[in-house]
Amino acid sequence: MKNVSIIIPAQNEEETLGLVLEDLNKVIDEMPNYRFEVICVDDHSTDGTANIARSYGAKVVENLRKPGKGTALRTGFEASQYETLVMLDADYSHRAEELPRMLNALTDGVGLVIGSRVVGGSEEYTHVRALGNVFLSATLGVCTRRYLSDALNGFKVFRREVFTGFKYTSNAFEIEIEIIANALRGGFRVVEVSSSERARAGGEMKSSVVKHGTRFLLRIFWEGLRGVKPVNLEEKKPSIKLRKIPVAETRSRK
Ligand SMILES: Nc1nc2c(ncn2[C@@H]2O[C@H](COP(=O)(O)OP(=O)(O)OP(=O)(O)O)[C@@H](O)[C@H]2O)c(=O)[nH]1
Ligand SMILES: [Mg+2]
Repeated sequence: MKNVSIIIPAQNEEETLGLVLEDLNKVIDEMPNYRFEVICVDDHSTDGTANIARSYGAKVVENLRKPGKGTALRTGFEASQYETLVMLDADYSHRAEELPRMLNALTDGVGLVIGSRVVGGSEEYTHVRALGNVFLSATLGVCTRRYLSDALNGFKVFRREVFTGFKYTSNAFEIEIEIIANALRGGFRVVEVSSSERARAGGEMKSSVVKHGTRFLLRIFWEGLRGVKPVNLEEKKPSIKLRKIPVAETRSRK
């Protein structure tokens, strides 16, 4: 039995989170060889996000850090218990039915699987976002020698030690870059599989091209400066102490 923790960062996503969890529960029911926990990290939402998550059987964890996709995901990773971590968005842009293929790609030696919208297409791509993604992914390639087509997609599957083996500092969307850099430092391969992105199905988009584009670029330069030469995780003491995070309600599936 493979154990998988699915972490969904959500801020005021009551319009779409139910769609995400409905699809996810259907896909989970068709994967008998896996045990799943679904964790929704509610971040100071002022709408019904947390109640909707609970109504679909997800664990709800409060982000006690300052608001941000990065802090929310870190809080979710810390609250999770299984050896494989999955992150996907709460705006119904990611397709739950792609999860089996993403998990199958996490083979020996692979530490991180990224869903590529460049390969799979996106209904949400404006020219600016597409260009920005290609430019940032290429810059990451120059800085880390690992060329990816879509480094920024929030649909990722990775091994727990890619998180527990390192101290994370990202607060916002740039955590996408930090995860890739640490997977490489963990001596793992990073692979991409085709992933087709739907347009956000409701609610407000939280990312801004200029603000988060700049944060992505700075994080890429910082990780490039630090270098991504593999470190031996065995020797490395886990840099984070998993702290008991208050879980509002728990019911793991299966
Ligand atoms: N908890 C939490 N979640 C956030 C925050 N900002 C964004 N998110 C979540 O992160 C996901 C992606 O945010 P979006 O607003 O869809 O960003 P986007 O521009 O579509 O970016 P991508 O989907 O990553 O291309 C959604 O599920 C958001 O709810 C935050 O500050 N806190
Ligand atoms: Mg989105």
